[in-house]
Amino acid sequence: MSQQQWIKTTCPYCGTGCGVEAKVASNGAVEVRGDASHPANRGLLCSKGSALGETVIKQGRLEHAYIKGHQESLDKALSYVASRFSQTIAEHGPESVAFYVSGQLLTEDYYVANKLIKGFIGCSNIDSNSRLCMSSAVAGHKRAFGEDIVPGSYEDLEHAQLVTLVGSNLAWCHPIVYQRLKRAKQANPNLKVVVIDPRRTDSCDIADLHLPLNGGSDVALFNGLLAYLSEHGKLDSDYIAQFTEGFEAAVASAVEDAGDLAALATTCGLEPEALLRFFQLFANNERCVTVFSQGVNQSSQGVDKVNAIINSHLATGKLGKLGASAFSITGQPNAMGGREVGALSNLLAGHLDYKPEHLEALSGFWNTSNLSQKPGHKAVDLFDKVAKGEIKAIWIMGTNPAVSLPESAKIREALLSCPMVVVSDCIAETDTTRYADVLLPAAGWGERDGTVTNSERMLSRQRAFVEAQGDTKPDWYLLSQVAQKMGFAEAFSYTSSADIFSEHAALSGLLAESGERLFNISELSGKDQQAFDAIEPQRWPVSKQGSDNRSLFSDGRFSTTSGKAQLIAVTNQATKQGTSDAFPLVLNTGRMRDQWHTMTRTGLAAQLTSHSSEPLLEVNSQDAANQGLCDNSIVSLSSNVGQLKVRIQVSEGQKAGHVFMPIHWTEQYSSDGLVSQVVDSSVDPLSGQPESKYTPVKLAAWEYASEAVLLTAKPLTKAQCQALPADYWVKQGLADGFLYRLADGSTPVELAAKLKGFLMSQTKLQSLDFADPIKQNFRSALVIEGELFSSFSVAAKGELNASSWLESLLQQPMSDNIRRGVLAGTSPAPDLGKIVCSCHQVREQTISDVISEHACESAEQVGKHCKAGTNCGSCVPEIKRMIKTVTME
Ligand SMILES: Nc1nc2c(c(=O)[nH]1)N[C@H]1C(S)=C(S)[C@@H](COP(=O)(O)OP(=O)(O)OC[C@H]3O[C@@H](n4cnc5c(=O)[nH]c(N)nc54)[C@H](O)[C@@H]3O)O[C@H]1N2
Ligand SMILES: Nc1nc2c(c(=O)[nH]1)N[C@H]1C(S)=C(S)[C@@H](COP(=O)(O)OP(=O)(O)OC[C@H]3O[C@@H](n4cnc5c(=O)[nH]c(N)nc54)[C@H](O)[C@@H]3O)O[C@H]1N2
Ligand code: SF4
Ligand SMILES: [Mo]
Repeated sequence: MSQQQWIKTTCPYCGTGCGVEAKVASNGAVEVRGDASHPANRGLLCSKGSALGETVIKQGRLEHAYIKGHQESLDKALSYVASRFSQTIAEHGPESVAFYVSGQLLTEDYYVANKLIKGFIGCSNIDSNSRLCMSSAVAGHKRAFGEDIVPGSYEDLEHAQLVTLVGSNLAWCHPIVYQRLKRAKQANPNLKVVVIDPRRTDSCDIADLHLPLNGGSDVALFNGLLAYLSEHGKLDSDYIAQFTEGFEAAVASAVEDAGDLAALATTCGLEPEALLRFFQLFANNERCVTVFSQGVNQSSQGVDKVNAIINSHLATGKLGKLGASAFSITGQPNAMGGREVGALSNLLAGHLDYKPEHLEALSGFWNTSNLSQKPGHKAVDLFDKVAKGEIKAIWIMGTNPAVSLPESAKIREALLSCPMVVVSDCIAETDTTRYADVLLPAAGWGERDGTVTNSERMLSRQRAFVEAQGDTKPDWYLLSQVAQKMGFAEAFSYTSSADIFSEHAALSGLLAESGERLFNISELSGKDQQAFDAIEPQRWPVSKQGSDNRSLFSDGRFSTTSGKAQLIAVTNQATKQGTSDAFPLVLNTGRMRDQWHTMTRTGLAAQLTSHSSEPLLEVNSQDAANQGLCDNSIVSLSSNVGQLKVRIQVSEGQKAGHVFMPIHWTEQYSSDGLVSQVVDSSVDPLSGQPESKYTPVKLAAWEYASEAVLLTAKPLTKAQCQALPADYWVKQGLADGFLYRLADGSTPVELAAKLKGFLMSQTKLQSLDFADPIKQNFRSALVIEGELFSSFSVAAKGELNASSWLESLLQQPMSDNIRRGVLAGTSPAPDLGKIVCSCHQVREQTISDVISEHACESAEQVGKHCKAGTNCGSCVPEIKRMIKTVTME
């Protein structure tokens, strides 16, 4: 493989699906840049995409196979997996095994996993983390359109007059799509943007209207919209008559459900005028795009929320036209590909369904007599079956369920009790790999090759540009080997991802003559490796004329039996768990700008760890005051299922009665930051998607007495972290070391002694100490062979000085100057605060200085002076907030 050429591939993070060019430079570093020829991003990358090079490293990789903790050859481990799965099936039947897969697998991996379990093992116990992510959208699309279709595209944003973001923090979660929307608004000042989200997120930066609704009240809001449209003669009667069914029932239900404007405003927790303004904007603009994401899907009414949104588009004919669409934006890079290959327990491959003619056709195509005839268990139920001992062998690939599934303690117990847990991952130590009987080393980004499909149905190639490390192999290879060893050699004789893609593409054309399904990429089948390598990004369906760039459904024909779209009558239901005196606040959970899920990769890039270095619970000032909690203190948070400790950040963007906690921190990175310990596992009855955005909780002050920062050159091991003598800790990766933030119930002098004892017991160190018993301030630098091994600084609660200057110490030899600084607790260099602009590594203080020095009034002016905000633009809303604050001071 040539190491010096730029290779075109795609970003492994969000569903935007940005094209990336990557290469290994002569010094061995991986360089990345945006692919200017890729239609999804036209050369731009966000902070996470820009830092990809930093994550392609050896540190922490799972390079070899392990059976019960012992390193083994890959072949031996694969044989062991095959024999244990075969044995379990022979003794307990096919329903006793399961696969739990991920929207981060490539389409080819996904295809093989689905084919093996459904087609040959003969059960449908395969579910994906997409259950936690897109399954409500899938079910909503199937109810409305007869097929899981996202009709829209990014281009719609440029043609729209109104873009509404519902439960989507596009600015942080799909930054390049957000930048495209922002540019569209700059080019067309008449384009209005509305954000419907209980929080005021950075996406509100470009919003003309923000509706901070009560969590869970979207069905009521969109029923209110439909009722308003009907009452004010704003419907498209021709479209309704020609292309839809179910209108009467849907409107009747909406009118009854919504009640009058005042009642609706109360239900939604909004001002009536604000609601009305949104209704008028939707009614009076022809080209409306409604982008929705997890605020909609992750709900016990997720499917109804999706249909309530789609209803208002169908009733006004605002669908299937350029600039008019209901647009479910996908989260993971290949969530869409997983839906295409049918790797959820209730789907079949190639958008086929569990109906006799489809099952027969698929059995014929796969040449199997063992095709599973009925849907399997959805993720939450599937892990319940593991807990009950009904599922006795599970293979988890490309996902970290010990962190991402709700009620983590239950999931961990299930994994612990399961006789056979196989985990394939590219990272050695995750919260889930801990429970593996067999660990299989998966190829990671940069080493793998195949296809992904983004939010707008655009299929792109991911291409390898580095050699595989150790024994790592792509998941399709691991699966095919196990399948062969289980006796299915003929059906799994794949030698490349090109072979698999070709079969998948051919399958999509099955029964095409019936015209039932729009997903069809069969024109792409039969490509040899060279032709596969040359596949350009393109949107499906793909016909003989090439990629189909129309908005789907532009002809008004849908994939339902009647060919008509279905409006669905929905009514607002209470959330599964309601707030009460015992649990008065709503816990909402979601994402931060620079981290990806369980941090197994983004946690490695120092460039990304500074923007949010500790999990913070955002609390409205009123709620904090009511409970006597101050900003920056640590609280105990509990729900009906668990309890944790978290530092609070008082935030005006937070709606009163609602608190928000990020999902990223795990046991690898914190003592207490794992939010799924407290998230309830109620699900939507139709999609099975967990209600991750609404758990009733209570807060109480945690009375700790001391705080510390501990700096180490090497990361503490899992065992060392467990032995850390502090009740609360959070780890942050730095460029040349690690920073631990600690808090403890003991006094500063006690904590300082405990910490020193702990560190000295690890290795032979020379210790330099400073103590100020009056101020309760204690510092030590622990030195090994003249280099700083670790240092800590302990103070009483709330008295610890900012620590970001400490980060720089690890990059330098232990000079006298630095030693003095550590001991005096003063910085040898100015403390510049946290990194605001990740792309250009610009810190808070630099930006504040630039604002005051140059009297900057706009983010552009700040950018001119210090480059902050000039690459991906994700930090622009934060810079604008800083301009406001600095100017006020
Ligand atoms: N930086 C970053 N980007 C990511 C990811 C990541 O981990 N990090 N993950 C990717 C993945 S897999 C996904 S699924 C997407 C998710 O992308 P988003 O869905 O945009 O992200 P979330 O932060 O989960 O939630 C979105 C918003 O829903 C709001 N919300 C909560 N409850 C309600 C409600 O009842 N109604 C409404 N209308 N809104 C509500 C929350 O306040 C939150 O701001 O992001 C993708 N992109
Ligand atoms: N409370 C709460 N919970 C949530 C959410 C929420 O908003 N709130 N969001 C949900 C959503 S939308 C999602 S998508 C999930 C995400 O949750 P997860 O899927 O559990 O999170 P990731 O960290 O993305 O896990 C991916 C794993 O795959 C590994 N990996 C990366 N590349 C490969 C590969 O090529 N092959 C293999 N075999 N492994 C690989 C990574 O190291 C990592 O361990 O979380 C869900 N959970
Ligand atoms: S927006 Fe960022 S994370 Fe998403 S695909 Fe593009 S570069 Fe990757
Ligand atoms: Mo997701």
